[in-house]
Amino acid sequence: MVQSDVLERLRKVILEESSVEEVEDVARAVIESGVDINDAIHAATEAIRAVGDCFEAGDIYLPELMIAGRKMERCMAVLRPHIKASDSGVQGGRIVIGTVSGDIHDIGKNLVATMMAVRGFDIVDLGVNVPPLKFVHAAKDAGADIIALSSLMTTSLPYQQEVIDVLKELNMRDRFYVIVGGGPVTPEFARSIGADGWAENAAAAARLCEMLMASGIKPPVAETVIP
Ligand code: B12
Repeated sequence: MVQSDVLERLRKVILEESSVEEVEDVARAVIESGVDINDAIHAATEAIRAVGDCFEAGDIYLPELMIAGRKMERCMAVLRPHIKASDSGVQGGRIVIGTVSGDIHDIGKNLVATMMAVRGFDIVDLGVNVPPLKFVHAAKDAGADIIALSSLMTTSLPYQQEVIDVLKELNMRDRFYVIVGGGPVTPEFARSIGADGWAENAAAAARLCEMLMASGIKPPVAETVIP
């Protein structure tokens, strides 16, 4: 099968009615076809976002959103191990990552963590629904360089701000870079809360961490870095 066909099939099985097993089969076929892994992830991401748009428009309901979410999780479980380290210089550093309080979305966060790991960073993944203080304690205990906050909902966005506030209250803001991302997180929002960096996707997030680590600037940086 030609590569564009296999990507189209991947989009279809995530968007349309299909079983989790079918999605896994197509994801494996994508890998076997030799398609660039980033193109495959991009196609799957476009499809699941389209599902989100249908949900928002009221064209589908929660059970369908949940099935699509499960299919996307399994698709990513097949694709993620094939993400390769790029040939850029490995900077290294330790990153504490998680999805903030009130939010259980982790597909994007897991992709970001994987991309950071293949680029040579040590990752401490705190999972989902992580309270602000837990990020701070974990970063301190792990001797982290960077705290990475994921948020997929407008209602969980304020918790990104809260992590920065807690760091300031504990006089620890100069110990960690704080980077933010996720669907509703814009560069403007990142700037407004004084985050050190924002990135649009997993590859850019890993590049952002490399830029911060190489900058030699102590956190907080004067201007939010956007790769
Ligand atoms: C799949 C999905 C689910 C799945 C999640 C499965 C899982 N394991 O994550 C399930 C079904 C469980 C789910 C549940 C809910 N969901 Co939902 N979900 C989605 C959906 C369709 C896709 C999200 C996704 O996986 N995208 C694909 C990944 C690859 O992209 P991504 O997450 O954006 O991540 C990329 C970038 O953003 C970036 N990034 C991500 N994190 C970070 C972090 C850093 C530091 C950086 C630098 C970059 C970065 O890099 C990633 C990789 O490229 C979105 C729609 C959308 N447009 O996002 C709705 C969406 C997020 N959900 C929504 C809602 C409302 C809900 C529910 C409340 C539904 C309900 N009534 O119960 C619950 C939430 C419960 C809770 N408390 O969290 C709304 C949120 C609206 C809002 N308020 O903002 C959305 C936007 C749908 C919509 N349009 O209405 N959901």
